[in-house]
Amino acid sequence: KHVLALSGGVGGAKLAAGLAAVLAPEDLTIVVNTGDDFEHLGLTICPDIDSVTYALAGLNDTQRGWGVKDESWQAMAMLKDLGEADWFNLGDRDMGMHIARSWRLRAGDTLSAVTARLTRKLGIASAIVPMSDAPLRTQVGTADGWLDFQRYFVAEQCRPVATAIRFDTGPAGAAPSPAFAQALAREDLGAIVVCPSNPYLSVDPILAVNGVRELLAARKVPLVAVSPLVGGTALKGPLAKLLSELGQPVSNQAIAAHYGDLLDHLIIDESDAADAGGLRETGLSVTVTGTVMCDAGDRERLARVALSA
Ligand code: FO1
Ligand code: CA
Repeated sequence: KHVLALSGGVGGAKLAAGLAAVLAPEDLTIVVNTGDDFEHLGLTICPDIDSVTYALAGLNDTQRGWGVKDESWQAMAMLKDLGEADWFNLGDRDMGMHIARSWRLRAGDTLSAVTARLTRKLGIASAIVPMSDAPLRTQVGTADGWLDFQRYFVAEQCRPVATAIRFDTGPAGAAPSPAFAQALAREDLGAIVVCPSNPYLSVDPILAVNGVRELLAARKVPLVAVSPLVGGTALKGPLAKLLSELGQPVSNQAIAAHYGDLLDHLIIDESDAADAGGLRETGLSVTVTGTVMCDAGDRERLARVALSA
């Protein structure tokens, strides 16, 4: 049975790594959000692809949550001396990744092809695939207009009040990447696992790819989501603030309601066990598990919980 994991952000990358640790490479396709991607200093930056890639390669900086561990910042220092933009921190090894990806994209390779090459070169056997090879850019609506994702998330540190979120694509929208479309069509697809990512900022872009929401709804394959909330709030990132600003309670009820009929099973943290009753009344099956924080040791346990759901 094949597993399709949808991942975005730092939290998603941890469970993606857990799934990769417990599943044979041929039994897993990790589809990654590319709505955070942007062009910066002539480089194409794909943060969520890199978070999953570095996590599976054991290169990720677990303290920062993004980028490469034991990083140096010499190129960044030179860029600063040269008066270049310094709001987005690029470590030296990370810079290597962006250079290796950017020139190949400019040479006409697809993001799928480049990602397959880069992950293979880092010794990763599991399939890490972009949700689409076409641009789909997340933008956050604020009082000062639409902010591109990295401007909102990094430059503004998620301070602006968010009133809406939209996904900017070309006129034809964004088609699923070949490997994403193939995984969705597999006869032996056994489960779809939504990693503990921000539903609005990291999962919705994947669902906004042409035909994906319809395909997921049409499949009779269980869709299991791991809640990104622990103890009624988010561990990292703007989810709690975003939920409030979008008029939603910061609760597993809001997470379940957001996924609606797509969701067959929700995995929640033991600290939110009180939510289970209400959720089950809505017809949702719920697993209450030990922490969904899925730090290094936990992520394989959580992966097994998600697969047993
Ligand atoms: N996040 C920050 O808060 N500050 C940064 O300077 C920063 C740099 C950065 C560089 C490469 C990369 O892959 C990610 C980076 N991030 C940074 C995190 C990034 O904005 C987020 O990981 C995702 O976009 C949100 O999931
Ligand atoms: Ca279903």
